[in-house]
Amino acid sequence: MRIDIITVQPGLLESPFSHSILKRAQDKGLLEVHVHNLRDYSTLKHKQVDDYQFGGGAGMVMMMEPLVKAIEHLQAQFTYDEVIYLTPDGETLNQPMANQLSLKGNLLLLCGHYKGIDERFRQHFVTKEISIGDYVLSGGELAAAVLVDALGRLLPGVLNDETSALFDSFQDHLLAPPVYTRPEEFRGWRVPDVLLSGDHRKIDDWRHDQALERTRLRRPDLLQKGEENDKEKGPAKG
Ligand code: 6GU
Repeated sequence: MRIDIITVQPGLLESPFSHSILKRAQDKGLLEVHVHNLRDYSTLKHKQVDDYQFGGGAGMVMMMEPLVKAIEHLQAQFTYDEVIYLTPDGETLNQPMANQLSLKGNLLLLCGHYKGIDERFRQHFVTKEISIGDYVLSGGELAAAVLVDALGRLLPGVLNDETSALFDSFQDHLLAPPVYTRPEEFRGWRVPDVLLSGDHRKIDDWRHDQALERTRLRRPDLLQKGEENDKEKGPAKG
C-alpha cells in the first residue's frame, strides 16, 4: 500500500511512521508513506496556501490552487483508490472502516488546517472524509497518523503473529479481555487460576466471558451494533 499525505505541517509527520510496527511494514516493503508539503505547490510570493473566507468571519481557508496543483501532480504519477480529507466533520473512524481501507491500493490523505479547505475541493476531488473522534485537533496531521497506524498494522504480513489482529478489541464488536504475564503472583495479586490451567477450551470460554462483561460495562453500544450486524447477515448456514 502506498499512502501520500499532503500537509502544511510536514514536520508533524516526520517521525510517527519510523517506529515499531509501521517501520517494520515499510522495511518489508508492505507500506510506503510519502509526506508532501502543500507550500511547495503555492505560486504566491510567501508560499501562502490560505486566504480569508468569502462572506467574512474569523479564520483562514485553504485555497484551491495549491491543493489542485498538489493533487494533480500526484495523480499524474499514481492512481488513488481514495482521496481522504481528514476533518472533524467527516465520518468517524472505526475498525470496520480501517479494515476496508486496509484492502485498498493507494491512498491520498489531505490534512485540514485553519477553518478547513475550500468546499469546491471537497466536492470535486475528495472521495472520503474521515474524523478520528468528537473533539477538535489543531490540524488533520495527528488524525492522518492515527489512520495510517490503524491501516498499516492490518496489512498482511505486517504483524508478527498474523492472527493477532483478529483478536483486537472491536474486531468482533467486543473489547479485548484482560491479559496477564509473569509473575503468577505480585504483591499477593494472583493471575486468575483458569489462565494457568492449561485447559484451552476453558481459557477461550473465560476470555470470551470477560470480553463480553467488559463490553457490557464499558461499551454497551458495541454489543447492540454486533446484534444489528448479525441480523443483517441472517442466520448462520451449514
Ligand atoms: Cl481529522 N481533524 C481535526 N482538525 N480535528 C479532529 C479530527 C480531524 N478528528 C477529530 N478531531
